[in-house]
Amino acid sequence: MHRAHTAFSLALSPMAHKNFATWLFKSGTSQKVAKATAAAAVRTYNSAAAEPFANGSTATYVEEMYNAWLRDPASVHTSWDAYFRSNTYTSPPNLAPVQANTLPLTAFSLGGGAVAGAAPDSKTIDDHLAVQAIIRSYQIRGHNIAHLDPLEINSPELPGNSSTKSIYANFSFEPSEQDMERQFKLPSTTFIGGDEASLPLKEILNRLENVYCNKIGVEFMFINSLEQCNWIRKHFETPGVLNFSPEEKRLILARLTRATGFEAFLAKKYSSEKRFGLEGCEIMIPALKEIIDVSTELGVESVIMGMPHRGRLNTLANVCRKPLNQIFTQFAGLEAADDGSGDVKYHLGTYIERLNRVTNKNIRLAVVANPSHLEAVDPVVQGKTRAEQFYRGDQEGKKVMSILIHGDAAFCGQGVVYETMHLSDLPDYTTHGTIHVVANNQIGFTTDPRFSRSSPYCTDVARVVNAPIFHVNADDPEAVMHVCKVAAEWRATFHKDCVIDLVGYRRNGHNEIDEPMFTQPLMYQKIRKHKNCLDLYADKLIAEGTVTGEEVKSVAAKYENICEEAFALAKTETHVKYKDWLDSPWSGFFEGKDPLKVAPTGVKEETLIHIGNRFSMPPPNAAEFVIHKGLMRVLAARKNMVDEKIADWALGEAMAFGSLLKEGIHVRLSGQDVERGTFSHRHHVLHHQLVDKATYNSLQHMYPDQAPYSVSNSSLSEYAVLGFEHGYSMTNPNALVLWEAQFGDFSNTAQSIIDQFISSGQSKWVRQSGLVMLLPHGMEGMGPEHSSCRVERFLQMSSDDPDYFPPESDEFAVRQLHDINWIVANCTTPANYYHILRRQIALPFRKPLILCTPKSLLRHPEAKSPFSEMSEGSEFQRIIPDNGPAGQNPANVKKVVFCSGRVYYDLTKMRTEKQLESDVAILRVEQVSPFPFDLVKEQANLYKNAELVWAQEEHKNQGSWTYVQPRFLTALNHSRDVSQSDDPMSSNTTTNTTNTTTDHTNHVSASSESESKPWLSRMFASNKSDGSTDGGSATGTADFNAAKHFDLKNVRHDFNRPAGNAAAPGARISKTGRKISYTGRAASASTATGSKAQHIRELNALLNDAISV
Ligand SMILES: Cc1ncc(C[n+]2csc(CCOP(=O)(O)OP(=O)(O)O)c2C)c(N)n1
Ligand SMILES: [Mg+2]
Repeated sequence: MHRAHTAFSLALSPMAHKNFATWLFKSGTSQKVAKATAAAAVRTYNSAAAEPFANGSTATYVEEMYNAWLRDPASVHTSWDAYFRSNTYTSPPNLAPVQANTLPLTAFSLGGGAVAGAAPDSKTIDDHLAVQAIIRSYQIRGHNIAHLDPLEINSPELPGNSSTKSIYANFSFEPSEQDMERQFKLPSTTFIGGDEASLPLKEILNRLENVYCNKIGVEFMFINSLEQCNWIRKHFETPGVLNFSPEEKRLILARLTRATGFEAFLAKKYSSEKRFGLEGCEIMIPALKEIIDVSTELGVESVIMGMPHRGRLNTLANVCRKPLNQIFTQFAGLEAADDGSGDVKYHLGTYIERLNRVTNKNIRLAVVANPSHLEAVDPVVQGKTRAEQFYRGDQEGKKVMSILIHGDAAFCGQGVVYETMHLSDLPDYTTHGTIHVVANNQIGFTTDPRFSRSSPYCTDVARVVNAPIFHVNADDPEAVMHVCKVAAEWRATFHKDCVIDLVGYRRNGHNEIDEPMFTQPLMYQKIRKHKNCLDLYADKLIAEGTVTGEEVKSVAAKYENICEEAFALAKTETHVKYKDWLDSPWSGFFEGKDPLKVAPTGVKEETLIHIGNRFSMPPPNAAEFVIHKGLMRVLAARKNMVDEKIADWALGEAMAFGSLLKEGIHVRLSGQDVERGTFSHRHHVLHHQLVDKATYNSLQHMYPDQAPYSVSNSSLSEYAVLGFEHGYSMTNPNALVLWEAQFGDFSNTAQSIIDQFISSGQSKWVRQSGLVMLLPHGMEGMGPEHSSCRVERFLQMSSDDPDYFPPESDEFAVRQLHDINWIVANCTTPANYYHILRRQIALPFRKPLILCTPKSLLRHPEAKSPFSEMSEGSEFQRIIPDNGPAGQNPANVKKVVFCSGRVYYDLTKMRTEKQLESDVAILRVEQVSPFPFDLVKEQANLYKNAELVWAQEEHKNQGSWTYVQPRFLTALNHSRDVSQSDDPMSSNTTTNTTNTTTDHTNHVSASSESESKPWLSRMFASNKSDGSTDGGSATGTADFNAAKHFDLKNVRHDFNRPAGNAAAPGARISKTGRKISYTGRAASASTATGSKAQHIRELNALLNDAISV
């Protein structure tokens, strides 16, 4: 109260004058300022403006009109305006009886009691308006002066001299002691009165102070829905909402005891281990449990969580109830019993099904494995949640929900948070409300908030999506529980995001080994003296008689015993099992399957014809459904192709999708403008030209019992949307999930999803994904951007060993696919595109597919495939051989040009022009990675006398060259049939886990410093040996020596000169003398090919060079 009063007397603003409300009726500056102050209110009432007088049906309604009119007469319908101006407003007799809080203002006239029909005096109006404005001001700005910081150091730095003043700025009303006792009518936009229609001013201020300026700060008045604002007001303002029963208090205490005890136990047993403990914000554990309890009570059955390092182990232990011994085993540095190079313990995911003892309902809890890259997991969690909702038919998110936990610095610093927030209300991406919990310890590693953000709160990003933000002091468990309850109910009611900002502190350094006093000396002096939350709460409950000191001790001792028992059990473990840490188990998918059997990808011709016909048909009600004339032509052209049994790119894709849908495989294509296709070739969604939002999607109507097809234009984001689709693909292996970049190079804004999840997810977290990335690629003179998807980067992350030629067998291709981290391909025909998409599902396991897709080939007359290449018996061709005169008479061929992608069509054209069809063979490497060693060898053997050339349109340091070059050497000379690789080829950079040898690979990961020594010592030992061995060496010797003699100037290359003699690091001299040389552009810092004319000159030069004998 004291603060309220002080604040109150500070409230005199420059515009203040006695007749506070008079500005409502005047024009001029003060009116403008006041209008701005009331802007939010006016917006919430904007529907009132359209509502004529006669339509009002309840007293509340009339009062709302009146309130709106008082704030801005223009905000209500003119009929209401006229009525209120006439000064005759009291409750209209024909309306519902007066509600508790709808007493007429006349009842509060200074002159005494109500006089029916009499106008209130102007002071009464002014004073009431002032009080109403102050109530509103508390609702808007109360959080600014709430006691949120347990350390009482930081408060949001807001404009204005003091945050207190900001509450009252612009309101003039100096209440006397007498005024404090005066009754004021409460507006319908507050619930502080409960059943009371009016309260003394003193009590109004007291209640507002408690609701808005105590340990909870509610930020919500920016939300542009009156209904939602009222809902929140009600849930925080109603008297008694913060009353907890003794049982509830004991439950909070027990949970807090576990959360605190867990960290203490780890600190005791593993004092020198990093665990990123939760100390200072332990309340997060009871908070999460409260959210889950309330949500399950409201119907949620599955909760998917994403979180960073902080408190993760505690969450797994005490929220998910992952067996403690499994957690403790992670500290023991044990070998892994299964595949995977693993990850650090505070990154691993988990999946648990258990009974929620509070609600007595079964729930599923998943924590998604995440990389160090803060917030990168957010969209992945959303995608996984969306997928789970989809498969359960949970269209409103009533059964499946996500919770995202954030650090304060990361939440405001990482752009992906914003991108993810922006998916929250999009029809094809919403998860129908996410509860965000910020473990706000008011520091990021060593950086204070004032240096890490420009916004007052770390949560401001949520305002852009109208998510309410509940700030709460983490040292007040009951306030925290209330906020969590409201958050869960908010989500269940409105299915929109909300944020809980748990303002705590960090008792230790960033990790347990860090010294925080180096950088935050004063803060940590305070922290050292600050009692922990458990002790504070226990003291409170003891003082009020809810528990005894003995009870408190016994609860703590009991939990410590549980930990000790689990600790003893963990000691008996000999291995860690990564499968225990899977976040998305695919039960039944792998069981009973031949792990090397690929189902056929060709389908019956009649299926192709059926799909083709459907795909080229206008909507069934074509007479009424007016589609664009241009599209009529597109459909007619498609129909012609179907009649001729040929397919272009779009038709080939539709054949793949349609046939999978027929087989019950859900297909989801997402990305910017994918519905039409960036290059206007796809047109999966036909739009009625006369009726808004009327669309037709023929792929959704191929077969009556087909699987669902979804194609969704995404927001203009790569990071979040790719992450989302990756998460979606993790959920069900029997779905084809594709993400398309607008142009391939834009995928680099999603690089951490690519690096941290897609390329390495299986290796780190034994988690598979069959996600397809469609990356438009091709140097077509469009400038440095829009040209290259930077395929070299994807290839560089492929985990197949360039020096290792796997044993040849019938299963060669599938074994390679099984062993690699992902597939990189550049298809040149619709048929191959069709097959590789279908193969994603035909494989008995899942691998991500990185696919360079064409631009000009979409309409290229030769880039068409006959149905025979897609029907039964046909399959994906890793290399497309030369079927022309050269292929028919290989012995006479002088030159073989290997290439990949659209340049093939330029090369063949040049060959025709030069009439070298018999002299030059052109072979297309369609699957670049895993590298088709076997087929390259076979083809090279076929053209025994030919010179071998690699031709690419990308620059020399780009495209596939750097990847294929060493592999060609291995394939051509088959010189290294070894079973031991010293240099761990891994897509995953992790080296700190156990040695793992898998069935089909020879990958060895060094586990620790000591385990990495053997390879280091081998490297130096081989250096001492004579080093004369050629590329056949099984160790690193040859490479090492080649590197030693490597001279930078040899790498420089004139693109007009065949580059066969340009040495590259690690290139080996072949035993047989067979080698492959490079033809293409010189290395470049960018993907630019100059002007269109220069591009064509360069292209012609390289084609000339390639097609010359
Ligand atoms: C994308 C990214 N950048 C930088 C880091 C390095 N880093 C790890 S933790 C951390 C501080 C995080 O602060 P906050 O989000 O407040 O979480 P807290 O550790 O305080 O719980 C930083 C900068 C990272 N992990 N990820
Ligand atoms: Mg922090």
